[in-house]
Amino acid sequence: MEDPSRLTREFLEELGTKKTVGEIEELRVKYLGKKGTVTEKLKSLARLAPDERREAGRLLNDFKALAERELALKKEDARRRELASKLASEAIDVSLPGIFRRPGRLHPVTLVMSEIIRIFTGMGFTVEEGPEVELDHYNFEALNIPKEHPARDMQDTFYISSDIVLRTHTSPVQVRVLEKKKPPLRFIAPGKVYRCDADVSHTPMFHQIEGMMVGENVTFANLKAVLEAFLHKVFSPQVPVRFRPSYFPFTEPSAEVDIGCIFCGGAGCGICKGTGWIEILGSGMVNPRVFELAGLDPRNISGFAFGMGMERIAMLKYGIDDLRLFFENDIRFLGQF
Ligand code: 2NM
Repeated sequence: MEDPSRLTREFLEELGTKKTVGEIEELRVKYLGKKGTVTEKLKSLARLAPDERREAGRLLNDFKALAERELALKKEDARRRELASKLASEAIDVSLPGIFRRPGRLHPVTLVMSEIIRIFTGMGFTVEEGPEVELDHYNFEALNIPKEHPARDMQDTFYISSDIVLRTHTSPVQVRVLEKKKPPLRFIAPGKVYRCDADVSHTPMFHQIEGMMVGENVTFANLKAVLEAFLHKVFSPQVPVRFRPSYFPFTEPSAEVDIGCIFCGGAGCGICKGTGWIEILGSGMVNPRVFELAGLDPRNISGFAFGMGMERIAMLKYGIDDLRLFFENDIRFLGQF
């Protein structure tokens, strides 16, 4: 049996050169592993005389205890150093200023649309939707708009084919609902509509909300009450509201609804063209012919309907003087709402 203090010296010398947890572990395996130095030496003890064997065994066990202790201490030390350097290299400077990302805003038309939907749902109306690519039947025929009507003109309507159009209003949604659901009904139909028209005050796509209330005893008084309440909520509870006789093929009688000019207070200005009134909506009692075409008997029910353009209302509410601003997506404009 060689000098055990030499074994200790050699081991400690070698341990001194090891730096990483991995290297230290390799050294542990080399000395204390299943096929390591200590195991080999323990096996060779068999060749010794009994009292030599006892002494050598004791010395080897002392070495083993020392090696385990030294390895564990050094390994723990290396582990701490490695963790500290990993933490240092992955450190984040939380005092650095962040990257500013400008938050998005809702489009003014979206804002007005949401507000109007909120007002009507608050009065018990539901929201209905329908296709933007629509049958001629629902867009015109079922609304009592005859073949020779100017609204059907090639100049106003985008035709997909002879019987399919881009809807020119959201009224076809109303007809679809009348066919599908049983009165009493109260609903609005918001959405995009299309007209073949483009100049300073017309865009080929714009947004409308139309609404309808149908039941056994719905009268013009109900129309007045609902629309007046609505206008007092969108504009101001003080604004004057005026109903003016008009004509639409799908309503009879029909009325256009004005509010007192919110810019001049009714005195007359450029915006109300000196009249003191601003037109906001079209409305009327649903034409019995429309009920018939939807398969309902106009002797049992009546109803009112109305429609308005969102861009126009957004312009009045926010004092926007150019329709085209809604469609240019200029951040300097959109950021103001
Ligand atoms: C308006 C004006 C007046 C309207 C009529 C109907 C229906 F389906 F009952 F025939 N829907 N929408 C209507 C009535 C729309 O927009 C200016």
